[in-house]
Formats: sequence, structure tokens, C-alpha cells
Amino acid sequence: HAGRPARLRPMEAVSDSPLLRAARGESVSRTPVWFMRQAGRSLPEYLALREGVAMLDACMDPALVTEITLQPVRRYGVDAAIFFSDIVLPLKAVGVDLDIKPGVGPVVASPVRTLADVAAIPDLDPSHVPFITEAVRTLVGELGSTPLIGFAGAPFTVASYLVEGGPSKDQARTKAMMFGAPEVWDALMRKIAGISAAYLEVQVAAGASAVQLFDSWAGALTPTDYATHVMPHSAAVLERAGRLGVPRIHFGVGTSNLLTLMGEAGADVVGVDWRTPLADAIERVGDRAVQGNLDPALVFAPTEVMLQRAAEVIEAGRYARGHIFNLGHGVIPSTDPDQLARLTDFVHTYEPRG
Ligand code: 1CP
Repeated sequence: HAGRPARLRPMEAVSDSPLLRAARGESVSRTPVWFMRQAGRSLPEYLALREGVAMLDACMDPALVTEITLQPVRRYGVDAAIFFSDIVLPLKAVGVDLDIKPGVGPVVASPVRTLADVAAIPDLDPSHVPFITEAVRTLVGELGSTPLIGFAGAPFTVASYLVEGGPSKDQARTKAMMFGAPEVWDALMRKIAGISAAYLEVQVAAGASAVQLFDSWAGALTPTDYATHVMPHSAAVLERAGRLGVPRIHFGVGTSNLLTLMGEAGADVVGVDWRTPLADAIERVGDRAVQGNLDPALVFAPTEVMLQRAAEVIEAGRYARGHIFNLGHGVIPSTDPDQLARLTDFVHTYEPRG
């Protein structure tokens, strides 16, 4: 289905779209589906646009952001667009010296270590990100009844880049600050929570109709440490987002042990990675919707195998308050787009057994 036009249904309001209905726990005509990291990474039309353009420059160019965000919606007919940006973009916008290095990820020039380092980071104000407002407004006009999901990084995951100075496997320095310098940690988490909440507010004010808080690396924590040192700050972001009246999705990787807490932090929808069976996740999050959770590597398996496992995910999702189909983490860069097109069509046309 490459190149087919976005399915714009002007008669259908965004608020009645399958994604937003599922997020609110309402009945749906079909299971909504989108893919984390659907924008960027794997599409040839994306790679062509990005040629010679640095990641952060792309994020600050409203025309590029609009086009890249729309590409997967056109190609797959997914039920949501995810805003093309990055969790470190708001830090860049307030003046933190950082870059996104190809093949590496975010790299921070002067890692944060002291209270003075934290105090030197300005709070985010909408005037720091006029290009975000412009891109969101244009996108919402183009998307018609397809919702745009805005996003931000959760305080722990963003802190891990600021403290480590770049991607880290063990988050050792981040945890050293969390355990050993609670004053600095608290100040840093409050600072990031304020920036992330303000960044979500800008996106919703411009027309985003759902938000996702990415706490990708929260799975590195024990439930007690998460509850004590991290959850209150994520809850502060989700509380501010809740005042915007849009559904809040809360996602992390390796968070089997944390799913109950991540729901209680103030999520309407809890994102589930592929390691936790969806039925177990549903039990843990109680009366909330779930999002997930096909293993992104299954897209590399034979189509029938992928679709069989997708059917199992859809069947499990029927017992949730609401279910948004997704992968358990981002699209792997070498993914074949045709497999994602088949997967999207399968989810859309799936007929429940019995
Ligand atoms: O669909 C999309 O791609 C939407 C845009 C998007 C999102 C939602 C990007 C573009 N990044 C993110 C979020 C993000 N960024 C997360 C949370 C989601 C997740 O867990 O997948 C995280 C942890 C980051 C940090 C980041 N940015 C990494 C991970 C590095 C690590 O620590 O292992 C990387 C590689 C990036 C760069 C990046 N962000 C986005 C793109 C398309 C890229 C590749 C950049 C390039 O082309 O150089």
C-alpha cells in the first residue's frame, strides 16, 4: 500500500477516532494501531529527506517535521501520527549544549553534576519553541480526523542523558546522584518535570490530541526506588498534562515490575513492552487502557508468524479497558515497511474469534 493517501475522514471528529476512544475506554469499530518510531528510521522517503540534514536541525524545521510526521500516516494508514522530534529537543531549545549524534543518540557537552549545573538550565517557555507550535498547527490541519500524539521525555529518562552525558547501559552516574546527592537529584527532576510539562502544553495548545510520556529507561529501577525517587516527578508531569483534557500514555521499557506504579502516576493508557505478556500487564494496570506490545523483531519473521502473534496480542487486549495496538518498543531501523503495512491492515480488519 505504499504511497496511498492518508485516509482523511473530515466527517469524523478527532475526538471520535478509534485511538482516542480506546484511550478513554470506549467501544471502537476497530483496534487502533500506530508504531513507536514510525516516523523516521526505516522509511526510504524519510532517509531521502534527512540526507545532509542533522537530526536537531530537522526537528527545528516545521516543514520537515510536518512531512516526516505525515509519511507513515500516508503509507500505512495508522490511527495516529507521532510528532517527529526527540526527548532532548526541549533541552536544546532552552540552551543546553547537546547534539544528537548519528548512530549514538543524544550527547550532552557538559554533564549535569551540581546544584549550580541544574540552576543554569532555564525553564521552558513557549517562546523557546515557536517552530514546534507552527509544525503542530500545520500538522493538525493536514491530519484531519487522525489524532496527533505529542510527547515528552519523563524526568528519569531525560535526566539519564543529562547526567551521563550520553546513552548509558547501566545509568550508574544517574543512580549515584539519585542515591548520593538527593538535593541535586530532586532539583534536577523538578527542573525536567517543568520543562517536559511545558513542552506537552505547547503541543496540546497547538492541537495535539493525546500525549505520551516516554520513560524508556525506568526499567533500570526497582519498584521502591521508582516510587521514591522518580514517580512523584513523572506524576507532576502527568498531572499538568491531565489539566489539558487529552489522554495520557505512559511508556517504559523493561517495566514489568513498574506497570502498576506507572498507571498510578496518572496515566490513562499504560504502554507495555514486549517482555510482559499483555494479559499480565492488564491485570497490573487495573482499570486503565493499555498500549502494545508486539515484539518489534517479529516484523522480521515470516508474515504468517508475525500476524499470528499480532492476533494473540489483539485477543489479549480485548480484556483491557481499552487497547491501542503498537510494538513493544520502537520500529527497528532495518524494518521492511511492507511488513508494517501488512500488520496495520491485519489489525484493522481483524475479526474477533467467538
Ligand atoms: O516516530 C518517531 O521517530 C518519532 C520521533 C521520536 C521519538 C518519539 C524520535 C526521533 N525520538 C523519540 C523519543 C526518544 N528519543 C526516546 C524515547 C522513545 C524510545 O525509547 O524509543 C529516547 C530514549 C530518545 C533518545 C534517542 N534519540 C536515542 C536513543 C539513544 C540511547 O540512549 O540508546 C536515539 C538514537 C535518538 C536519536 C533519534 N531520535 C529520533 C530519531 C529519528 C533519531 C535518529 C537520529 C538520527 O537520524 O541521527
